Amino acid sequence: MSVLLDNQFRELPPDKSVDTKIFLDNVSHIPAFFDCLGSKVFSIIKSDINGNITKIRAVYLKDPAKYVTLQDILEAEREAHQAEWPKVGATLALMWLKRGLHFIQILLQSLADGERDENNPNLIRVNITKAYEQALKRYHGWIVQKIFNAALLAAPYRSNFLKALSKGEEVKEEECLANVRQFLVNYTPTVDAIYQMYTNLNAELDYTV
Ligand code: 0SG
Repeated sequence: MSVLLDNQFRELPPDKSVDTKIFLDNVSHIPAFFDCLGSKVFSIIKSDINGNITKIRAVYLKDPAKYVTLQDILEAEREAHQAEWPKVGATLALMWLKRGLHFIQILLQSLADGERDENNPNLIRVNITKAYEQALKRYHGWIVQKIFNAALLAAPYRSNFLKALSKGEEVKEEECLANVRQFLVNYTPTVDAIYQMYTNLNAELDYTV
């Protein structure tokens, strides 16, 4: 089975609200995936994403009945923190987490669409660079961009990445890409819904780190 299909996101309800518990269960599987990628540079990213998830979960666990959806959390923090909001609490953690999720979405979509460097067909640098430029680069100053450059050099070969997605099993490329496409069916609308929520609540910030 595939890592992705084991952790398939749920179809969103008609109002596009994202259930906090289900979302946290889904994203909690992402950090472990970095252990399959080989290089220590990925531990920086793993720990950043882990930190985001821990922060959102801590808020949720304070009152699960109050924070049923992610929007419940943002609205409660807006009320509680006033001028400090949105650069605070789970609102800030989810703002960054969604950028990482968007990166993963673009990377997987690019692989599923068959985009590749014809001169180096077993590299995924073109796919990673596309995802980085669209999802993250504008939020990064030059030091973090250097971390990205190091991650790019340490990126796994396409065949190894697809194998890692297939939990180490030798799976035909087409089968693995079919799993990626299936995963994206609910994943993409979930990421889109979180972005839309940030736009609707005027919670998006565009400073660089
Ligand atoms: C095949 C694999 C290829 C991987 C290529 C990876 C490319 C991405 C490389 C980027 C390297 C990022 C390293 C970390 C950068 C962090 O500084 C930033 C900003 O972090 C936020 O800063 C924190 O996340 C916030 O934490 S919070 O929970 O407490 O709120 C907060 O600290 C904030 C600062 O807030 S402030 O002080 O200003 O108020 N993080 C990112 O840019 C997110 C990076 C996500 C990368 C996702 C890559 C996924 C790869 C998946 C492969 C399948």
